[in-house]
Amino acid sequence: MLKPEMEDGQASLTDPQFRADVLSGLERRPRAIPARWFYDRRGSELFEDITRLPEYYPTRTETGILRDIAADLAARVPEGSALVEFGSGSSTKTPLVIDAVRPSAYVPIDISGDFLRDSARDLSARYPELFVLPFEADFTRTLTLPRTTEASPKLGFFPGSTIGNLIPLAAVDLLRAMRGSLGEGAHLLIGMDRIKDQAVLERAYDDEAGVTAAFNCNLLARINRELDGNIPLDAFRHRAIWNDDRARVEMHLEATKDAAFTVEGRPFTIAAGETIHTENSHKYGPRDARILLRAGGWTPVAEWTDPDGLFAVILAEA
Ligand code: AVI
Repeated sequence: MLKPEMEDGQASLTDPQFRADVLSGLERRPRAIPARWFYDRRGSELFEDITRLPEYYPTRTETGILRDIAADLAARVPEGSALVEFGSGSSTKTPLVIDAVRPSAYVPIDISGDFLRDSARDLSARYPELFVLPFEADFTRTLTLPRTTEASPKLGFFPGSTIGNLIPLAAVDLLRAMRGSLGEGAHLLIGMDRIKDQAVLERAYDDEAGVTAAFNCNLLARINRELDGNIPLDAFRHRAIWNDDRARVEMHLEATKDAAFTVEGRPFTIAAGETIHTENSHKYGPRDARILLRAGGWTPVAEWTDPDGLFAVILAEA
């Protein structure tokens, strides 16, 4: 069924996987909906806002590290490498790597053609000489990269601690898929957030201005809009909790009162105090990070961090 898209006036189809994940996620106990569904247009804007929050240290810390390591990186990565970015490129981080290693080509890979086209257009405008080859694909699978890059060594780039949004089992699978896609002799440059003081971690995911709360709650608004739901938004609040056993910050939507609602005609109830688990953000100590990479088929060869040890950027070899 074609549904009117309220935000931009364009018709769009609701992703059947979104429907399946929401309905099964609300039925199961504990309730959980995958974090990938945060990123509709509003969610993506809110995430951009999060990256600029004073409490959210990962983005500026990783950017600072990448800026500092340019010369070192250039010395370690083979000349003429093709830069392969997993996920649409960020406006600030990708140029730092391009400026450092001067790649022969840039291959941004994303499942969303929209994000991909935007980032490819921006990068082409900024680097008119660079061969930009956007690749619309699901990078959790092993991919055959564009043939034009066949002869070049590959440098994979996976910044932002996005690996932390996967449970370790899935993170290992993803690292293996990346190794398969990039091939023998490739390098991977990956950002991983470190374990640190619980209060610092929880504040990063529950900021004073309430932007992360809005990001989390936007998922309910999206469900109401795209899946014909009537979830009472005022019956939920944002929670960010450090789970020490699993070394991760968890985001939940907690019911503040008993509530009953329907999604696509299916009835659901939730009691005050119960939650819908919406995101995991795993943090890795130095050894944990290296073990994870090795389990994924990569050998760490260099590691950089900020002076406070908040965040790490690791270079690994296939
Ligand atoms: C995209 N990802 C790495 C972010 C994180 O830190 O886990 C998503 C995020 N969720 C809340 N704040 C930021």
